Amino acid sequence: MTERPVLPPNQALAAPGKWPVVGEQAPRADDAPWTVALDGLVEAPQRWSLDALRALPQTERIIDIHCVTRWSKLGARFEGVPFRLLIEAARPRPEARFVSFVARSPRAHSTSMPLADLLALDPLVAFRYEGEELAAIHGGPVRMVVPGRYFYKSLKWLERIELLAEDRLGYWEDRMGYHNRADPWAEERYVVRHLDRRTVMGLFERRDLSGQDLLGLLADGMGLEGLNARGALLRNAQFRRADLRGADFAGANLSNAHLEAADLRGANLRDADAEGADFRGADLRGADFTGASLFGASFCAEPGQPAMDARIDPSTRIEAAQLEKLSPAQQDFLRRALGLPG
Ligand SMILES: Nc1nc2c(c(=O)[nH]1)N[C@H]1C(S)=C(S)[C@@H](COP(=O)(O)O)O[C@H]1N2
Ligand SMILES: [Mo]
Repeated sequence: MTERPVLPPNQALAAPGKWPVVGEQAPRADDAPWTVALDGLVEAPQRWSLDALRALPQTERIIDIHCVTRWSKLGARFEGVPFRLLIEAARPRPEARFVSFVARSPRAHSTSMPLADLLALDPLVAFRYEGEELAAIHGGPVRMVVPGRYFYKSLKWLERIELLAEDRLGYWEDRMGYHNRADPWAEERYVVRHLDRRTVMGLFERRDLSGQDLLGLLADGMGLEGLNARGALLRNAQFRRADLRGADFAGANLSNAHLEAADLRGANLRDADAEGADFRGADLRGADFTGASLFGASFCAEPGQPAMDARIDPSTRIEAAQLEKLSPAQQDFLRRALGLPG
């Protein structure tokens, strides 16, 4: 049996007694009393004043902090209300699968996680750190502290907890290329594994991936309307449910990419290599596949699989000759959807 190392891969200890500040520096200036709401897909929506929240049963917990920028701080002592007690009070509906945390901050900063992961990790709605009230710069009067995830999943200045059926990516995850799972032990830092933070953030801020080698990119659910990915190497990329309206993938390598349920309306896929790519459930109206290579690509379920048809109509541009590379079920589906003779 091998013992787990103390630090996750490629992390280093912060200087003793030091706690770096990352992200926003202060909550939103607002005269209204601070409340924390828990709503969305729950039977009993809640809204606590800070006093009411503090009056709930509190516990102390020792938590290791791992920042995605590679510093860690072990054994930090927090006090607060277990997140699970708030969830129990609100009684989630069965369809509630994701939780969005929103901050009382200038940009209404947010982050999200699956509800099941949160319940398993047992985070704290924290008021105190090492026996003192949390400093405002570190999220006081109240922040999330989620163990077992990079620290960007721990929202400062908690104001709203919303339960959702589908994930709503947070600020860093949606716009800056941060990984949506954020497990430090699996080193899930950025959606592109082999690039550094500044490079990844720059690519996503400018929505310009053109010509980049982004093998295995993880962009499920991301808002990437108008993305420029001309000529990008996107083998095995994951774009499930992503907003890719008007995206430009001309000449890109999308082989074996996952684009299930993505919104690709008006996207340009001319001359792309889309062999083995999965477009099931994607919206492909107005998308242009002229010249793209589609060997083994899927647009609908194969016989025996649950239905998951792409949205295709005569505005989708696929040439009859391209269909020959597809399985019989795919060919039948596309001929019908495109209005081509059978
Ligand atoms: N409201 C809010 N919460 C936030 C952020 C932020 O910018 N705004 N940054 C996140 C990030 S990226 C990190 S690493 C931690 C940093 O917390 P700290 O400044 O207390 O170290 O807060 C997270 N929570
Ligand atoms: Mo961070």
